[in-house]
Amino acid sequence: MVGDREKFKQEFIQQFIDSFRNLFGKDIDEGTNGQKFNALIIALRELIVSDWIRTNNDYREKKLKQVYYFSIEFLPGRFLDSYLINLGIRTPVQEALAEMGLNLEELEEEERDVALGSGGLGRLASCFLDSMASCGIAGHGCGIRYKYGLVQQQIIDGNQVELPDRWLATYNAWQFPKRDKALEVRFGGKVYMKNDGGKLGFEYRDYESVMAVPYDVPIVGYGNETVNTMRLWSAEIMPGSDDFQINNRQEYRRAVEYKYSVESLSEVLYPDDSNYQGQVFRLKQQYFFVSAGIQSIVRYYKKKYGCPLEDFDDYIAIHINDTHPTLVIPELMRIFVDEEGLSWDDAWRLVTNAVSYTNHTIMPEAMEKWPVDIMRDLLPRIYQIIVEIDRRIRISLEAAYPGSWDRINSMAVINNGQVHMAHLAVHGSYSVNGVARIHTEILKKDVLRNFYEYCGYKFNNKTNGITHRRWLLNANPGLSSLITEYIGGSWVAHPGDLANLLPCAGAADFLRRLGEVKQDNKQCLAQLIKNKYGLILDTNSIFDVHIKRIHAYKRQLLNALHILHLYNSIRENPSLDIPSRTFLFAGKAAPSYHLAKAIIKFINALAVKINNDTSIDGRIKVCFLENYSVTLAENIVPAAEVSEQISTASKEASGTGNMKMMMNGAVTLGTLDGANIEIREEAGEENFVAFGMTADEVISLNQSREYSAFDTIAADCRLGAIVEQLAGGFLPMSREELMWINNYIYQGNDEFYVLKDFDAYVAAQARTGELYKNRDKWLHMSAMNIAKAGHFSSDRTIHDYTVGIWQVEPRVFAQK
Ligand code: 26W
Repeated sequence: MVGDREKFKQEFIQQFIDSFRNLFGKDIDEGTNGQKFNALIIALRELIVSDWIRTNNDYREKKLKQVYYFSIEFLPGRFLDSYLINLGIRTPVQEALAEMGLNLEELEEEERDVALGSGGLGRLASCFLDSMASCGIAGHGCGIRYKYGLVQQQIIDGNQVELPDRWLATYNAWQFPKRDKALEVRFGGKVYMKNDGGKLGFEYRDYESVMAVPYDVPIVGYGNETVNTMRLWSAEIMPGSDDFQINNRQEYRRAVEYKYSVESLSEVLYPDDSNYQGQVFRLKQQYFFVSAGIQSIVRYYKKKYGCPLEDFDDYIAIHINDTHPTLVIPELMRIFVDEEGLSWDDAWRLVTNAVSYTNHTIMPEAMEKWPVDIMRDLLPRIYQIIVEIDRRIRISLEAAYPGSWDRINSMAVINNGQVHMAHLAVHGSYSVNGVARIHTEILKKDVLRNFYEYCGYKFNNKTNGITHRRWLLNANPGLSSLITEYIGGSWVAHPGDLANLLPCAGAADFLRRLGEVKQDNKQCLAQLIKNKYGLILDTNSIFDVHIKRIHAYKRQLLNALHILHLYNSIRENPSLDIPSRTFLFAGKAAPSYHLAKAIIKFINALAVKINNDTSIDGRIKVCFLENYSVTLAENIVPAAEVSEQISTASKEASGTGNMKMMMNGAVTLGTLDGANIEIREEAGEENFVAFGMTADEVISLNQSREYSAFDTIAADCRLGAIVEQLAGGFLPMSREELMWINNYIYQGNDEFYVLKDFDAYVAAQARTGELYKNRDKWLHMSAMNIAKAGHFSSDRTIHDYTVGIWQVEPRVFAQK
């Protein structure tokens, strides 16, 4: 064994040196760390590719059912650390590098995050890919290779400033371009019917062609020699269309414009995570990756499986991550009917047995509806198919609800000149799921109530999860080794085994060690913050963490108003007996979301005011960490003690940051919303600080409209003092900057009940402070959260999807 390890190390060193020389044409000691990092990936590719080929052969030979997870976003972050651990070679690689005088951790810092997603939806997709590979499920991602990822955020003078994310400016060696597998995607033009040997055929004219080039990224499973694929499509001009004659300026200009318009398709990720804007360009992006993905699946199925098309749904499951890829439904119909000659009914049976759909939001402003004109002009044949789907669905609806035209219209695919993507997704799939129990119930009772009555058998819940390997094993090595020391390492492959920690939650020695680990992690984060911002944190204070996209419904404003209140209270009564607190925030606002940007400014203004006020003796510190990313989260989450999950009940579909912090021993301070409810159930009510209105209360107050922000302020002198401070002059921000917040409160009548929940939140914060004072009790609560976090591993979620939706068996991997 020792000999094997030595041999591996020596071979790896050789491989690494060779890769470097090949890549850069010079010797390794002349290279930068960035170059060494890339050579390291190239050396690792060798190991990964052999498993990748073997996995693919295995799938093909055994004709395993394969899952394709279509998502317009993936948010994987960094790959290197995760792959070294999954391959089981982190330590020997670290030692091999050390022999060459290199430090693995330093090289790891060279890796740029891949941020082809903006928040929860994209991160969930990446957790699912990890879990599918690690559980031996034949499951692959299908998405877009955006040239620019999620905008980078800089905080200048307390304001968010956006910069482009040029992640491809440095070579990214995880991608394998597969130009030989490129496909054509068509837009616009006209469709003519023709006689195709006695059958109805369709001819496209005057369309614009785009070439979709796949870039494959290997997805390495944990310790099981399984490597799946994330296939990202990039838009290019069709081969040959650039050998234009540069005879005249006009022709040249047209050619350049054409090239730009094609390539711009996969240029940028839309940075809005909840606001549907209906731009043509977004629809173009959606059809681009959907058409390329579906064409490649059908081509693969016919060529490699060689089974009759009629059995397609026995071998292929297609999952759509929210409505953005809903066009898979008409695109599959187009291929089956127009190109493969199936009857409409046979094709519809295959499609509705292959496609399943997850809903991720009930926010009305996020619901996708495309104007008929746009759809018809951009995708004429797809539009015809949608019209036919709508016609047939209306016939079925009429049979079910004769004469109920309002109801039929409200459930149709096309209504009021718009194509309703969620309706198309429900009708065209066999499974519709929400992402936490309460979210699924709201879908059934409220948002999709008519559909639930019509086809209730399709509806099911799959509570989200996170990969515990990235978020505990990799991100928090201190806690991971402590857990393994006490209960062994089985939890890495079987996260439910974290429950074996339950007895430790009552053991003084374990709790002491747990406290030490948390302290170390707080120290590390404090160091990072000191280096970056020059801000010194008190590591004995409570680390209270609020990290996620900035959005009114997530209520960062509620947290900020409480901080202002706490500050006022300490100034009024300096002898107040409460623990010191460090409030940490991070998150990006959509570039056009003024209120969210004003909230960022507000938090930064609070930080300036409070952090510099020596009269409060450093008892409160506020820090907004810029440019939130997966990697930054990996640094913050292990140090969190209080996890802020304070969305207006009913609005957060699930949340996944709540799971990450629970797993790392933070206590949730949260509303009864999304997965918080299940977190509280698992951890135990006494190990969770709950507050605020319930979802039922919010929904009925929304309906009755019997709420006045003004009256709420008038009835609470703490709020009275705060709104006076918000009027201007107290904080280092202008009245104009405060305007968005004041408008939210007065004109908007506090849409998300920030002020209504203020009293309950202040009380919950006070309870949290009291609990924290009893260190043993607090550590016990922390341990209970860790022990019960196994349920929120995405391995569990993926297991639920495979059994309850996709009906696929895990692969029993072939031994070498
Ligand atoms: C059309 C604009 C748009 C873009 C993205 C609308 C909606 C979205 C996403 C569906 C928003 C999103 O990321 N939702 C989040 O999904 C997570 C994973 O299921 C949940 O944990 C979050 O609660 C939910 O907000």
